[in-house]
Amino acid sequence: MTAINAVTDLTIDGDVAVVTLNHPPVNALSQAVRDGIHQGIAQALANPAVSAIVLICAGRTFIAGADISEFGKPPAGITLPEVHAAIENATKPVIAAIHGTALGGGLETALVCHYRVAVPSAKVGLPEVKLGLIPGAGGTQRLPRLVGAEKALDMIVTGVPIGAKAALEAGVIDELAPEHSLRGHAIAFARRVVAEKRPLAKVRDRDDRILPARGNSALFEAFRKANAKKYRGFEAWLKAVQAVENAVNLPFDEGMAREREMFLALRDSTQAKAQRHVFFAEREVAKIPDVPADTPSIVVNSVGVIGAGTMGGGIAMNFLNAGIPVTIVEMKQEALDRGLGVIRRNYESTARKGRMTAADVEKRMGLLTGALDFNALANCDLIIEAVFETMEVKKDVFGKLDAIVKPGAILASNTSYLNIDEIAAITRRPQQVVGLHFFSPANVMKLLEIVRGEKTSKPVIATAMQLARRIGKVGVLVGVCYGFVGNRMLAQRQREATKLVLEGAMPWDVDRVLHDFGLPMGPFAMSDLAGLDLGWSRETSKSSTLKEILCEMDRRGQKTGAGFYDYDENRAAKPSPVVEKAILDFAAKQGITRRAITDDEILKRCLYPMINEGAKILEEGKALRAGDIDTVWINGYGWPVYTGGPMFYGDTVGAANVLAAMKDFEARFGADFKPAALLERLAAENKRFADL
Ligand code: T1G
Repeated sequence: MTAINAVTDLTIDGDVAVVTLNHPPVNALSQAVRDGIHQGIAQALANPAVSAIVLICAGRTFIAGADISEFGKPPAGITLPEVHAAIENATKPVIAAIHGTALGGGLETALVCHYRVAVPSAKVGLPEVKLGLIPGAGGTQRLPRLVGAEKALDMIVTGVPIGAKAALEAGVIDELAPEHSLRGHAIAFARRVVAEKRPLAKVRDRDDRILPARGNSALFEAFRKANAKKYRGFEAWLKAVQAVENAVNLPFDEGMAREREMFLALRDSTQAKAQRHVFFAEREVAKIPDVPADTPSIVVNSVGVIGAGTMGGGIAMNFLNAGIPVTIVEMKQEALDRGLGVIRRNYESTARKGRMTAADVEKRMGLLTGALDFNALANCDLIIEAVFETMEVKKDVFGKLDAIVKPGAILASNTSYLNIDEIAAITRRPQQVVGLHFFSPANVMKLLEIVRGEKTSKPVIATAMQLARRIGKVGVLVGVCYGFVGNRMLAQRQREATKLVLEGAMPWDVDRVLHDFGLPMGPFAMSDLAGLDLGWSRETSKSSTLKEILCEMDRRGQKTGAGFYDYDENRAAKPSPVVEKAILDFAAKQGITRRAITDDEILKRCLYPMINEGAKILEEGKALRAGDIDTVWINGYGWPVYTGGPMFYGDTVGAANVLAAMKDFEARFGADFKPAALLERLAAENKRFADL
């Protein structure tokens, strides 16, 4: 074995050369990797004893793509297209041996090889759209030549990888190798290729799979139409469709040139920069400066959930899905039965959609135990309360739990706003108390705000962060303050949205502006969905707010067929003349002279105070990084990933521009718009939140 460079070695096994990459964690195509492949192939070709070449990776996976951390830096070393040309034009067969995830540039490298073998657990895909890109090293031109236009469109536009078996059926790989003998099998395959004198087949020369779609522009138009809503606001996917259409209709080299052009334009686009930021931010959140990765954690093999309502049931499902037994406690039998029934029905409806088998449903339900007594939680490793959102109820529950559960148990509150320190203080184990704030629907939304109390211990923090990953959530560590990070910033937007409607806009104007920005729905549509009567009671209602007035009119949201909007039998929302009148009357009663309000003012008054609040959250240390705040909003509220999150968006607008608008609003609308000191500082120093 000879070392080509620090990340590549070359072994000659009989008449087969094996080029092995070893660049943890995912063998990304860094400059050294590109250089190593290039030199390894050259040396193998120059060796007369070698009749075939295997390209394989050490570690957890075949090449998982270009090295994203190199983007935005000046190109250095040999380019990927040059490496690919050397492989594709090799005079000896090159076989890619795939395990783990061959993604992006990794799959593109396998596609320039003459043959591909993979173990059954391997996956292959082109996820570049998830980074705001399209494949930039031939993926859009070669994949259609193996799998056809429709399959290529699906793989490239969704960015979702396929398993090795499906890849074999689709024609991406030539043969499956036994799970634990990939290297040996690939070498034997290479020898067979030589012995059988198989041709040096280049994917680029095949057109049998693309001919059926040639000239069929209707196929691509239909695909664009069918996906326009799903990818609303994203740019890269349309370029990907165009690139596949080029593969079908243009000579290979011309298609490649167009692909490169589009890739380079996208790589420097704001959307791609935003999605790259999110890719790294969502991984950075797991890194807590004073809680190192080797902090001892607590074993969690059983979970108790208090409250079997919407939140409690959803929370329980997360753990059942991860195979962790759950004991769920309610106060009354009928509430418990109802809660257990909802969980079962949720699973059964998933099974009906074919995303789960009936056996899976029974397996999960078999892990669930209902109880009416806290004593049933005595041996749970973690107990999460999802009871009524008042401090006295929470304190009562924690006081009782503290006396019942075992010493090492973690006590967690699902509170959305309340002070974890105050709750912890009534227990004898404040170091075991933490906030686990799930977002509704708890079994769907990926965000989990992990609220660190003053006394929460490091093992408990480490355990919570690991648990988030184990149940498929993105765990973000936040500090104790009203509404933590997400809801604290949301309150800024809700306040402004309500004021805008009194001052001159209508709910549907505000919702349209924020929906066009890329949010899944605007604040008023969201209120109708959640119900306008959260915390409302007819006894105490005194027409003092728009929400009270609507609830008094029994317009309590979608559930009553009317809220801010009127809903038809399919729950399609329509602006309501009744609401319009109620708003005009209410504004008149408040002595407000309404005025025309521009979309630009609506957008800035809703979003900039959120960015400003994010700056305060960073100043107060209630979030570790701006990227953590972006991660909260993307995973908890559907903030459009192609703008990077509220803080990345603030950087895109520019701190000086956000500050100028905030100052203008402060002069016109008062202290709600007082700029955060950090925002002033960034503007003065021409810096970004990302630079912190
Ligand atoms: N470049 C650089 N670092 C990467 C990386 C990449 N492509 N992929 C992962 N990492 C780092 C990641 O930051 C983390 O670092 C560690 O590896 C483990 O990742 C020309 C231009 C491969 C499925 O989009 O989907 O090729 O936090 O925590 O959950 O057309 O990583 O440990 O310091 O996610 O086991 C296309 C992106 C690139 C694949 C593994 N490729 N990566 O998941 O581990 S663009 C991708 C993933 C491209 C070509 C174009 C996942 C994974 P740290 P992880 P995981």
